[in-house]
Amino acid sequence: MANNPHTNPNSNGPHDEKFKTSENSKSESLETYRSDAEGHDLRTNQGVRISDNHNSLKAGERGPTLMEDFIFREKLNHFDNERIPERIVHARGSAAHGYFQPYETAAKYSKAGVFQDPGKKTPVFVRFSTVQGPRGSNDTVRDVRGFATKFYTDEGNWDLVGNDMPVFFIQDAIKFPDFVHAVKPEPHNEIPQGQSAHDTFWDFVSLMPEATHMVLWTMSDRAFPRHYRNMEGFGVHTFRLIDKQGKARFAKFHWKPLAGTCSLIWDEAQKLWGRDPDFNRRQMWDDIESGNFLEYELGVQIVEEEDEHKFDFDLLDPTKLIPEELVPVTPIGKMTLNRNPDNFFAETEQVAFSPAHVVPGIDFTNDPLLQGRLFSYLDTQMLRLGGPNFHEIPINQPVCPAHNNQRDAMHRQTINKGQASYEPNSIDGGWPSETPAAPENGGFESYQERVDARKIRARSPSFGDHYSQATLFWNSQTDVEKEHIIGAYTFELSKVKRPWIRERVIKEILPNIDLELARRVGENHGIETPTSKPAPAEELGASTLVDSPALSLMARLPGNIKYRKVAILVADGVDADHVEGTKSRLEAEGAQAMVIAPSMAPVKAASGQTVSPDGMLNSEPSVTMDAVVVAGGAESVTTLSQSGDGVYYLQEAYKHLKAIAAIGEGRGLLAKAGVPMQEDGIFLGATVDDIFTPFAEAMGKHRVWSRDSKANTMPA
Ligand code: HDD
Repeated sequence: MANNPHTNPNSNGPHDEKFKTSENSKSESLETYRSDAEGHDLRTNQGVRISDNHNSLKAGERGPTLMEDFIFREKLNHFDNERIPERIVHARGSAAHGYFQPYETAAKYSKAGVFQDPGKKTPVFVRFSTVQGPRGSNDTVRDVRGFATKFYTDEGNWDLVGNDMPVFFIQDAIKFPDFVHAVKPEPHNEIPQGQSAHDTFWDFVSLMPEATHMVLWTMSDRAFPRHYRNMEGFGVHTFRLIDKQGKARFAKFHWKPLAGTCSLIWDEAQKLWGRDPDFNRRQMWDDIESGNFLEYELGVQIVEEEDEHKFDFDLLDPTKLIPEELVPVTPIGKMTLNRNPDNFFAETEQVAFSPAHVVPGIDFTNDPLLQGRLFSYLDTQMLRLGGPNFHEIPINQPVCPAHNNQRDAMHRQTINKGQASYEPNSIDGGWPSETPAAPENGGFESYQERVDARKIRARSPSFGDHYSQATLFWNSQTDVEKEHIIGAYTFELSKVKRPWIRERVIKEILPNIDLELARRVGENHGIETPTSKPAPAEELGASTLVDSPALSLMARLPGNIKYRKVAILVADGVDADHVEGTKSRLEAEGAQAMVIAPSMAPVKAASGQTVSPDGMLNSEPSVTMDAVVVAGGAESVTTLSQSGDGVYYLQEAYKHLKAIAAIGEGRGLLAKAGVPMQEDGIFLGATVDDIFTPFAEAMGKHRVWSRDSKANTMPA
């Protein structure tokens, strides 16, 4: 086109340089908007100094407030409008800044700039979330966790909007409103908050067999991660990666946490709702503040186009995963989250993710759930962020320039110069101009997939298998994990009031996953289950694998005690050497030691030294810790044994399968609490050295799994 300056030989106007950003580019771009009131006078939004911020303007000291009081009106008016609609799903979230860095070039898979250079750090902003609950709900509810990453690349923003589970509840986006209406608090009474344990959820999922696989994941301990740093992440859909030659490959994205995968235990998760509803967000915040950054490896499963149909499931079906045993996950880089936001609303609340935000080298597939998402995210921001200029909100701006002919609308910030807001134009030199198609130019060119089909409203028969991967997941769990899943179905269904819904789940859905799972849950509900799988063969499907060990949380346990939080229980008369010794050994291996006492008053050790508590028995309870050490000192142990909170601390830690160590007289508290002394995961010794190594080893396995069958004997 003659007046495209890119192609017009007579044009010598400026072209976009190829952008070179750094790890700090996003933070630098936000700097323009940061506001620090230090040293400033209090003023109105119009800049007028305020001399009295305590009294409104009145007709007489006891008289009515005057309309004229513009200072009062402005303040109230702004306050009255502070809230925006919360996200329809994923309303409760918490976010952090960081960067992504490739291990080596992944150019052989994708031309995306973000993957090319191992020396290059791309800024990211990651928001973790629960799905069902409102903004003020609890962190540790049984739910899916969102794991949304915005990469601020040189070529524009790429959003990987994933979850901590690799599959989804439905296959077609047209069912999303139904699913969300069913899982959300019920419409008549807005109960329950943050929970799936209610009639409408179980009614819907038991009528939609395609939901079975994902529901099974949510009934596993994955549904309440110990820490965001211990959570896997998945892009869920099959995407396309495009290389420089224009060759496409199918790809699934994975985040693997470098700190290993760990979850809470259901009883612990529930107790945390009251003890610390902000458990996950607080830990991420505190860890980042103290320099204990969160790290994840980005991996891809690559499938060549010619292998599209070689699996026993359809790659376009979002209720299916690709077992890692069939296609290994290739690590391509590492993400580090190392900076907390300055302002929750401006950043975490106003960030707008969308799976449609892709860059050259990353493309979509025809997964019908993904296709629907490509519309929905942009659409929802119109209401939530008040119109089509939400991309101008600082957290959403790319770090490269963004010029086009879109104009005006609510809250427009950009002051577009020039007269021509159309293309082509000859008035403003033809700018901004299209980038001529060719991979080296960097314009986005959609992958030219051939589509030759009838327009049809139908589900592909290749999406008809609803159970085989649920069975695969079940088979891949350890015995302890299976027990927890049985417990989860039993618990959830106990909250379902309508007997026919409970029966449908137990008799018509669960047996198709596994007859024993159905029998055990049925037994707990007094419902007899079938002896053979009731679903037709095409719905049962058939997996080529019997199990996939990578699907168990146990496959990636931490193996060390880094970031583990350990309580050292003390009271007056404690042996200070036990406290100091334990603390220094824990900290040397990257764990966090917390001295926990009956009150916050300094503790007088037997030696006369003073020990400062980090928290109290009832303010930093055992549910917030990974392990417990009872320090010796006869007087200290007597005081703790006479405290209900002290005894309960150990009982609860035992119930939640935590490693427990007692030094010297510390064993007295175990005796009082009824904690068995001769058991795996209980460590007794005269000195710190006696207990430390096996205690740390047990912590590296996250829990004392062998205790699981006895946990319920403890009345905590
Ligand atoms: Fe979604 C938010 C993840 C299916 C429609 N979704 C949202 C967020 C995450 C996901 C992590 C929160 C982003 C943030 O922190 O702001 N959603 C997923 C995944 C899905 C999925 C992994 C399946 C693979 N979502 C899905 C479908 C639809 C939506 C099928 C609609 C057709 N999702 C939305 C939404 C939200 C959203 C309504 C609410 C707030 C927002 O987008 O910005 O548009």
